Amino acid sequence: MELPVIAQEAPKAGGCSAGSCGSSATQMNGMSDEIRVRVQDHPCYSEDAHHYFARMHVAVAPACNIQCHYCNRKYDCANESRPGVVSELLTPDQAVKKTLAVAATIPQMTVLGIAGPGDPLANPERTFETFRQLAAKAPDIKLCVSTNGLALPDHVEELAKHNIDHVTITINCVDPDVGAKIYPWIFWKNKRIHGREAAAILIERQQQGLEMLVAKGILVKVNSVLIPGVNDEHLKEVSKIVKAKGAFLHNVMPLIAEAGHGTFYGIMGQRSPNPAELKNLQDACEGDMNMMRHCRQCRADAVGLLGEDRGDEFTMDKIEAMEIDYEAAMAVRAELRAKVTAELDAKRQKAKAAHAPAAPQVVQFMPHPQKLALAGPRSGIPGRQSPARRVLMAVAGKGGLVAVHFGHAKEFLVYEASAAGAKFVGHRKAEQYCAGDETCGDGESVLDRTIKALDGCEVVLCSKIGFEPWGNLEAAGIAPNGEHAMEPIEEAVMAVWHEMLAAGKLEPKPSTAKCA
Ligand code: CLF
Ligand code: SF4
Repeated sequence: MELPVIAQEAPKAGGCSAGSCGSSATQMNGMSDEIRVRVQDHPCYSEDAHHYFARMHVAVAPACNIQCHYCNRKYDCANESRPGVVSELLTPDQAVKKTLAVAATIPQMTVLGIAGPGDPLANPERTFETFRQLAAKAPDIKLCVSTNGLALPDHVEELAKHNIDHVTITINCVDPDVGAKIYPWIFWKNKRIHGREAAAILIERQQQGLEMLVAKGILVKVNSVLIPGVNDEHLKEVSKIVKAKGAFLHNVMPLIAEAGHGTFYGIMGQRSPNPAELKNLQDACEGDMNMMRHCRQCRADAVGLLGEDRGDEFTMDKIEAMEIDYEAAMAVRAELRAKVTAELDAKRQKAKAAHAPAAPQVVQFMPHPQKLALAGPRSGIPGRQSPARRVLMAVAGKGGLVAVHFGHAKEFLVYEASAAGAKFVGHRKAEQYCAGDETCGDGESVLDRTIKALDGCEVVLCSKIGFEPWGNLEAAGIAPNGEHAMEPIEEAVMAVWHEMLAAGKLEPKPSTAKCA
């Protein structure tokens, strides 16, 4: 699985064992056209793309060649999204059939990843047979793989041969003493090796694999699982090193550890990081490289947009009953891809214009230019003093718009608004508060949990919100806002920030955002 980041995208804290990347419109402006074309329809490598394009994983790789303290591949809960977890193990033939069925049904599915439930490269025959068939039968689908890296140097040539352009390596450490606390053993050259020696071999192979992939021009994302007290400070060094070696993106994901999952860390009571700790570390690493902040730590059989899982629609028994005309589907897919790519291009050009030296930065996502006037002397316009502080806002969004009813949100996207613009910084999971539009029934404890999940956010934007949650949010110091329904998220966030600025609510104050 995407080792805790990648291999099984399972306790690897994520399909990609952990998960990691995303370049926004602004970041993409700094890329060459060649790289931009390679990432603009990959939902993990481009933050913008993840609102429009979907990925799927096929669980063809059951075995693993190492053990991570955050992984237990036996655990399977259909409601749980985390790496390593699958409902149905597939043969390569079944995986190909499933991929064609999903691609024909969900035209925005652009990427097929193999991320577990074990390590794809510890199962090379099954993994490469799947890639071989798909490269021939579905040439419009990007192929992606996530690995713990132990076997990677042995397979770089074959990855390149199959035109696999995106590889994730889960790298949790570059120091064997740290690694010994994460990996109890590895299976290497027909022997089980334990402790520091095992970690040293794994680290050496990961670094070698990274260098080989970069030398081949393959885009490498590094996933790291943030384990408080074990590798938290150390991940800053990991980030510097992998960037220096040419990794494209770093995805720091939170450890998922619960006793019920049966993992070593879960049973031992190792805690997971809170949102503030995760954001602080991502911010600290960001100076060194592009950070992915929209990872959803997918299951190794996830299907759909990041954050949603449509796996239940594509079980093998349902697929067997489907009629698939892939030729016709390809035409629809090409049309959709062209349309979305044009939209993203326009968005990128807009961001570029907003960042041109002569243009005021605050205009970047501002829908209403007249609000600049309202903003007054602290508007953040270059040349003026701007003490206005940053504000975290949670958004119930879909497809890049403020489009979800507060009570129906399963997750909130968190943006940091400042004079520099709206920056996506993460997401918070939530439970649906309302069963329907009319009755919220026994929703109180769910509401309490949602409000707790929004810790540190000062505003929540949604398409609609009921009277009761409105009052509870206000009592918790979070301002509900339903006035920007169906507006593009960044524009809505900046409009609210400017309203706060004009109302004198953005004076600097010590230690503002609780979630960093
Ligand atoms: Fe899958 Fe990973 Fe490829 Fe994406 S996931 S193999 S790069 S197609 Fe993406 Fe999922 Fe995070 Fe992985 S959101 S866990 S980073
Ligand atoms: Fe992935 Fe193997 Fe680690 Fe599990 S033990 S997270 S399958 S690398």
